[in-house]
Amino acid sequence: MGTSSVVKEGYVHSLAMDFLSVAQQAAIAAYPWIGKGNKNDADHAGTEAMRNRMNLIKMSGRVVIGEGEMDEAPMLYINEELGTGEGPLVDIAVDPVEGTTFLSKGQENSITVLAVSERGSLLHAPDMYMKKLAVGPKAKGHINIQASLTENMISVAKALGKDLSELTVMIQDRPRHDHLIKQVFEVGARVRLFPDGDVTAAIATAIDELGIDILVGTGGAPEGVIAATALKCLGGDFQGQLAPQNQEEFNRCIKMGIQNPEQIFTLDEIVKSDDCFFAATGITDGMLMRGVKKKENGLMLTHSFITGKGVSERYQLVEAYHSLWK
Ligand code: VTB
Ligand code: MG
Ligand code: MG
Repeated sequence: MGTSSVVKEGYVHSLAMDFLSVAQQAAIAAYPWIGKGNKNDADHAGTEAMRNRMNLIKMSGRVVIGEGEMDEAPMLYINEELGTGEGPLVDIAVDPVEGTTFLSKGQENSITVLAVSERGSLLHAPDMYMKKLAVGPKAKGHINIQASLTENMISVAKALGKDLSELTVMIQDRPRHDHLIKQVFEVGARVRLFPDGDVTAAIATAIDELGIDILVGTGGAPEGVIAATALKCLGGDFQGQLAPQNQEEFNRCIKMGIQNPEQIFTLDEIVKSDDCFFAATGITDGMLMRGVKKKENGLMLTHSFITGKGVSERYQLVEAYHSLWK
């Protein structure tokens, strides 16, 4: 109150260092499982570390995107309360290991991610597919998920002042995206196909040096909410539409309070508050940051990416050395 600082006095990003530490601890816990062919233990280790660290934070947190419903997930289940119970009321979306399969195979871009926002402000997305379209700050307001990818590419290229031949579109390499890849080739733009991890791919659109202009395609809805929070903090744009694959999934949307499962969600409908925060720590090396490294004297080196709305910096890359207590 009463400050003239350029940094807004939001609640959520005042806990930034705590949430950064949560992501770091989860990544360190998952590290021993890199390339060991065992994705369940990797996920369990990341989840447990994340929950333990979350519970030390002075907040009344509630999981809105987690590891599943209470009866299928022992930890970080939807509606689980986290934190000491004092402090701000927040919604928390987590993916302790985004990319358990590629982590277990020793492949790139496995990260630990979390998004936090004021209580009641994050979309409770069911665990199913979501159609996604994401861009960085310069193309904000120039996307429309209901239009074709071709129309979106033309609009984004114009907003960026780029020729279509210089536009790069990131798409997960799946047969379900063949029609999208075809449209990119037809207008003479570039694809950058990726095997897995569309949270990273969505964020990449907001980082100039990476040269990615658009992320498009169908991936996990929980990952969509997490990526949307990051893009809100980064000043980018995101639209999503749930893609239930059968009647049972369609009914699940309605049960979760989404009256029209075909609804188009704009960024401000997915993340309704401006007081939000996102943190990611690399587990394996990736596009946004490097993975966890074991150093001499038992030190562990981590690389993280944090961004928060109301923080004067757009984002920070944090390199940290940790001593292990056990
Ligand atoms: C999506 C995407 C994730 O897995 O959930 C994807 O959002 C699953 O796609 O980032 P498939 O069903 O085609 O494998 C990730 O890529 C990794 O968790
Ligand atoms: Mg996961
Ligand atoms: Mg995931």
